[in-house]
Amino acid sequence: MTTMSTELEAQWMPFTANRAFKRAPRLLVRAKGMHYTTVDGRQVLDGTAGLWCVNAGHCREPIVEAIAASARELDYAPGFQLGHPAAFELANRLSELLPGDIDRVFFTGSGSESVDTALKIALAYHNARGDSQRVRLVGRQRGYHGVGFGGISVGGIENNRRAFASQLLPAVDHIRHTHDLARNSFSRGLPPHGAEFADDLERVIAEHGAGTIAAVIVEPMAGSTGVLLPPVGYLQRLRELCDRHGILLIFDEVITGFGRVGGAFAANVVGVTPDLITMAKGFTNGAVPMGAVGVRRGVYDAVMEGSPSGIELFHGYTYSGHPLASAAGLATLDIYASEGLFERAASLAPYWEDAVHELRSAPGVIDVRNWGLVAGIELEPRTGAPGTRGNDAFIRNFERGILIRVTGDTIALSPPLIIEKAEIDELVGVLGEVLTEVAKSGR
Ligand code: PXG
Ligand code: PLP
Repeated sequence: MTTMSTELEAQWMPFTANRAFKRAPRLLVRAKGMHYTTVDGRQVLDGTAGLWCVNAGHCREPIVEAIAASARELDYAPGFQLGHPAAFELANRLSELLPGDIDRVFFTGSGSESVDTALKIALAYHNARGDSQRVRLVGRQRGYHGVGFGGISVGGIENNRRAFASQLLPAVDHIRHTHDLARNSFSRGLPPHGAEFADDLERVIAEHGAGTIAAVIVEPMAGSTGVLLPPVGYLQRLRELCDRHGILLIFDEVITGFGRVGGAFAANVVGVTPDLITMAKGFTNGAVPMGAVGVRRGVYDAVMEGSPSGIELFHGYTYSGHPLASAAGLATLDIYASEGLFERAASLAPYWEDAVHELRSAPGVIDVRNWGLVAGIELEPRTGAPGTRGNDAFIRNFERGILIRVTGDTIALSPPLIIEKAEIDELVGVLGEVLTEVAKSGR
C-alpha cells in the first residue's frame, strides 16, 4: 500500500486521523447487499450500514436504475421558482410516513443542512407569529446535529465545538444528557430510569423565561456520541414541557429515521409527535446525498400567513429536491415498503437484543444497550488512554472482515435492516473474539 500513500495526500478526509489513515489506508472499492469489498479483495460484513445510512443494503438494483434513468432524463432542475414532478411526489410519499400532522417537507442535501433548516424554520415561525423575542435554542449535552454553525452550536459534543467556541450562536443552552450507567446498565430496549432528565428544561426556562425560547432539539436516540437511549417516558415529558411553554420540539432523526428503531421514525415508535423532524441518510439509502425537514401543518401555515405575498421563507439550497436524489428517494421508499423493512427491523429486534447482550461477558465490556437494530457496547477506557481500546477493536474487527463504528470507547452497531440471523451471529461472534484479543494484547 505504500505506493498509494502519495496519491492519498490531496484529500483532507472528514472526521479522520488523516496522518494515521494515510500511513495505513483502508479502502473500499465495491459493495453489495450486506458486504463491502476492500481494495485487496477482502469481504467485509457491514455492521454499520455505512455510516448509519444504507438501511436497505448496498447497491440495490431498483435504486441504481432510478438514479441512472434520472441522470439520463433530467440531470438537474433549479428548485427556486421552478420544480420537477419527482420532488413533489417524494414529498407526498414522505408525508405519508411522517407521524401526526407532519405533512410539509423541505428538502436539503444532508443532515447538517436539515438541522440548520429546522432551526431557521423555528425562528421564522415565532417571528411570523409576532413572537420575535423567542430566539433561544436549546440542545442537549452530547448531542450531535451535524457540523454547520447552527448544528455545532446546539450540539453538545465538546470536541466538535472547541476550535470554534468563540463564534458559535449566542443564545443557546444545553439540557443534560440521558446517560445513566449507574441505574441503567445492561438495559434491554429503552432504559427504565431517567424520564425526569427532561425536567432539566425547566432550569433553562427558569433562568431565561419560557418566552425567550424558540425550540428544543434532541436526537430521540443520540447516535454519534455512542448510542444514548431515551429513558421510558422521557420524550413524552419533553413534549409536555414544550407544549406547556409554547416551545417547538425538533426531533433530529437523521439516524433514527427510516426503520432503524423498528418504525418509520422514532417518533412513531415512541408515540410522540414533535413539531419538526430532521432526516437524511436512510432517506435515499445513502446512495445520493439528500436530507429533509418534516414540518407540522400548523408551523407551515403560520409561516405562510405571516407573509401574505412573495417568498415566505428566505432559505434553500441549490440541491434542494435534486432530481437524482428524488429518484433515489422514491426507489428507496418503494423498497422499504415492498420488503417491509421497518417491520423487519422490529421483528428481528428481539433476536438482535439477545445476540448483542451475549457480549456482556466479553472482557472490558461495561455496558450493552439496544433499541431496534442498534446496539451500543461500552468498553472500559484504558487508564490514561481513553479511546485506544475502542480504536483497537475497530481496526482488528476490520482486519477480521467486520465493519463496526466506534466513538471513544463505545462501539455502535447498526447493520442494514436486511441482515440475516446468521450474519448477526457472525457479527457478534467475531466482535466477542476481538474484544478478548484486545484485552489480552493490550492493543
Ligand atoms: N444529526 C444527526 C442526529 C446525525 O446523526 C447529522 C445530523 C449530520 O448529518 P450529515 O449528513 O450532515 O453528516 C448526523 C450525522 C457516526 C456518524 O459514526 C454519525 C453521523 C455522521 C457521520 C458519522 O456516528 N451523523
Ligand atoms: N457560495 C456561493 C458563491 C454560491 O453561489 C452558492 C449558491 O449559489 C452557495 C455558496 C450555496 O451553495 P448551495 O446552494 O449548494 O448550498
